Amino acid sequence: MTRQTVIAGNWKMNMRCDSAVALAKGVVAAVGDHPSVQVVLCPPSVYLTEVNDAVAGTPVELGAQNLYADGDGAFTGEVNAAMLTDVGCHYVILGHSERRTLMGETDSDVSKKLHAALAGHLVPIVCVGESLEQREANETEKVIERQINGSLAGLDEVRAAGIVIAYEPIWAIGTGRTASPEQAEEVHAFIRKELGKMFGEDVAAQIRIQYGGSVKPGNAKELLSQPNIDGALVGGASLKVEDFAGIIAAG
Ligand code: G2H
Repeated sequence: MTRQTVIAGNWKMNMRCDSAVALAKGVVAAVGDHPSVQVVLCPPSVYLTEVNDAVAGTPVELGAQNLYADGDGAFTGEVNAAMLTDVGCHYVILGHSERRTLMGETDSDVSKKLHAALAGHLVPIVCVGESLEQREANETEKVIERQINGSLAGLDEVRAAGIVIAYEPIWAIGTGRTASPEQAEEVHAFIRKELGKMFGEDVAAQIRIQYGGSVKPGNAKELLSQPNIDGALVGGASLKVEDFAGIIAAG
């Protein structure tokens, strides 16, 4: 089974309009017309339109960092799937550990968002990952199993095949500490096994699983060469064209 590598830049709460557009244009130039990997940029929602203008007509896709699961209505400050597709998004990051820890998002919230994303024709990038405390207590698999089962609740096989999972060990996020390729591969293989139990092995073999957590040009190649690592969700190193281009080149 060949899975197309997907490298996504999660800009988090960084950039201003001018720098966002300049970064997007720089990535477009670095990627060229026929990249061998899928490249996705996920700017803050207020800059989606401008970044969409910068990537329109190129192979670079646009993604959002979150959505609100309901349709239009009285939800002050929120943005839903229809609005994201309206401004050009094809992808949306869901359940990032920063949202789980800082905003209290639960697996059940992520599941609702997942269904809203799919109903809105967005490709969800569903994030899972254990804390350092959980890893040291040998609870990694238990935590991942719970997050996968809860976040993907109610998903059918047909739609499951098109989603993306991002494994992001919390202890490796923005810390400069990366999981070794072997550590990451072990969890990715476990995730694929869990997906196989839920959706069957054929579907599990189609689901792309990204690694995230201090991915840099210097460690990307080894991570991306692991059999169950199908891409990267990149934070800090996606904010500079040369760093992000280096990771894309490793894909
Ligand atoms: C993990 C990652 C992007 P960074 O959060 O989602 O960020 O590459 O800075 O660790």
